[in-house]
Amino acid sequence: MMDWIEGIKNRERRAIARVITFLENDHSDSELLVKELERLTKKAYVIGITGPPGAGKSTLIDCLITTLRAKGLRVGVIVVDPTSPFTGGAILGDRVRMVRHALDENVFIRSMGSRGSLGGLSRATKDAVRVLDAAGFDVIIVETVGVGQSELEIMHLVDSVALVVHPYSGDVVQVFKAGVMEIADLYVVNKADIPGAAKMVAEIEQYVHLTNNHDSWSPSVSQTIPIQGKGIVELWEQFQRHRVFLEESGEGVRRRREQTVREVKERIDAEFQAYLQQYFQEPACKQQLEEVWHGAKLPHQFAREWIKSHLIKQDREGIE
Ligand SMILES: Nc1nc2c(ncn2[C@@H]2O[C@H](COP(=O)(O)OP(=O)(O)OP(=O)(O)O)[C@@H](O)[C@H]2O)c(=O)[nH]1
Ligand SMILES: [Mg+2]
Repeated sequence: MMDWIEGIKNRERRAIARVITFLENDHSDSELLVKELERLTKKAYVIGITGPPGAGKSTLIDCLITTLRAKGLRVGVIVVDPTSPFTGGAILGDRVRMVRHALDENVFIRSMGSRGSLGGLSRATKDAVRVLDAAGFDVIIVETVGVGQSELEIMHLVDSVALVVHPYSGDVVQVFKAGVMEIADLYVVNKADIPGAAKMVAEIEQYVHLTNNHDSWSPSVSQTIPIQGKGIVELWEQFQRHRVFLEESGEGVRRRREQTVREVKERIDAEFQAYLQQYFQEPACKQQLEEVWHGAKLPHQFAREWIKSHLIKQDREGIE
């Protein structure tokens, strides 16, 4: 395991890939590894790119990588697709989009699928960010597809969030009501070569104007055409502006603290579920459940008593 840490320090791609996979599988001794990683981390700027399928996120990221590499920055990319059961090498489409960077030692692209568990995906993505941060990547880009709850979760793992839409996205304010519009720090109207882009920009600007109630940060609405390489440098400037804002306002620290709390809650939740699963296999539990089945006890009462005897009692014993 210490070999892996050495590999990460030396920025070896194989070690990076291995450690991400190891943590993804959530081994019991992953804690040790994370502890070592934590000693090396916390310098990267982590950005999230989210938006509807086919908005051109991967094409945009491909261009962004070129811009960042020209500045000498090392770039890690994590492509999260909650609908895909596949994980490991990049999902085919993304591999094609970003293929020109595949041989660049200073670029690392990884995809993460759900493997059937959404909660696990956010945890695994957090760990992948940790690994890339420890391996000295300056900028880590997290791409998530879709507009639902799971990518909102993932977007809580990053410093700055960009919502990418394209001119066919419909009435954005309607479509993205479910918390996505609110979470964005930057808005990007992608594929601005398509008619309708200007209308989309105006719509989002109006939304920003109506909803922006804090004076300190005003979200930008950028236009980009990745297939022509246009607007990418300007978009990166907006990210930089947001990064400065995060630092100067204290918002960056506030977000990272909140992320820590979230991770603790997720961990408790996971441990609790595992404990519960095991408990329900026990004969004693099955017998008690019979009482509920026969109506001698309500599920409510069972649950309350269960909590009392398993959590509260143990806690008291611990304190006294
Ligand atoms: N007209 C136009 N098309 C573009 C532009 N950028 C990307 N596209 C096309 O949009 C399609 C989708 O691009 P992707 O980058 O795969 O989009 P995505 O948002 O990553 O897609 P998912 O990961 O599947 O959600 C591709 O066919 C691209 O060629 C652009 O600037 N203009
Ligand atoms: Mg993509």
